[in-house]
Amino acid sequence: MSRSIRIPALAAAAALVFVLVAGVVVLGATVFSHGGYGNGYGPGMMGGGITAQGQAGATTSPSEASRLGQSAPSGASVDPSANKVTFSGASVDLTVLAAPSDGLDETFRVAGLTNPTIVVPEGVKVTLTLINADAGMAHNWLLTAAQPPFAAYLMMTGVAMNAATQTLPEATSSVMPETTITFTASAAGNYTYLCSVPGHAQKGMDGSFEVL
Ligand SMILES: [Cu+2]
Repeated sequence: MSRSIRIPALAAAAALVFVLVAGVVVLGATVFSHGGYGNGYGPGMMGGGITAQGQAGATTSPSEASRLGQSAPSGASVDPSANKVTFSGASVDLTVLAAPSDGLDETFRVAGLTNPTIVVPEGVKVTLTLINADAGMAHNWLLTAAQPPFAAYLMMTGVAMNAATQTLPEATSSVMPETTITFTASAAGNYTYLCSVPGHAQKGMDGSFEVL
């Protein structure tokens, strides 16, 4: 008799453990998703205490993202042969697509170009919108004084001019996450923009950013 009592008791105990574990998993997911994206990996791991800019939760449509990815930004000259986008106006407003599906994996698209050199005047205010066009991967964008090649993990790489987006979650078939940051190109020099998600800059998700 005691055997037939013990088995339901064991099953009940197992069920209780299952419920507790499931509760912890759900709680953990809730805690880690709080505040939007950017958890797990992001610019924060790079410089220590970097506050990624931009608002969580904004999105755009795939068609608008595609249009913006091909458009020449206002006040910029686009030189496909040099793979360069040069701004000369008093302000800079550009859109960057992360890994669009009709491009190469782990690259950025600006003005229809892949990882172009971006040139801006010293002292200019830059407004940059990053759209994650990749249905398979999270991405971010940041500026650093470091130069390629990059290791998979960028622990020692600092962020320049506080220019760093949060890490955007992957796109879906109908919605593409986006975020907008602003920074001042305060110091002339040769910088690199890159995605700090582990392995991405190493695979070529980077480009030159010159402040003249
Ligand atoms: Cu990336």
